[in-house]
Amino acid sequence: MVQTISIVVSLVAIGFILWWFFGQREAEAKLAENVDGVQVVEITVDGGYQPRTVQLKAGMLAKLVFNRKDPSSCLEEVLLPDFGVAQMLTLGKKTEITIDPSKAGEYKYTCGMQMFSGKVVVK
Ligand SMILES: [Cu+2]
Repeated sequence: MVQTISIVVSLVAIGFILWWFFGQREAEAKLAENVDGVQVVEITVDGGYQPRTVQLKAGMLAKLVFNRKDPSSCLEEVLLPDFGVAQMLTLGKKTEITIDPSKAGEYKYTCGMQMFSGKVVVK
């Protein structure tokens, strides 16, 4: 009886952990919108990146619009090393970065000092 209870408790705990990690991650990814054949997604820069994860379609030009609201110098630059991008962001403005996500995969983007990071998921 004690064994049955501990097995049930373990299964519930495992289920909760899976739901927590995968459920959260799924909810966090923001899909890009198709605007005249270009996929566009806006990321707010304010104490980090919001949303942290954006999802793009492979093989279609993409515009990442960084809206910098955070005055700290830490977030003044954004790096997308996989796309050869190092871009300064103007405070209080939207900076557009165009990338060509031709290959599916997960690509990290970070602030200039790599303290904050986010992810571009290409499917
Ligand atoms: Cu930084």
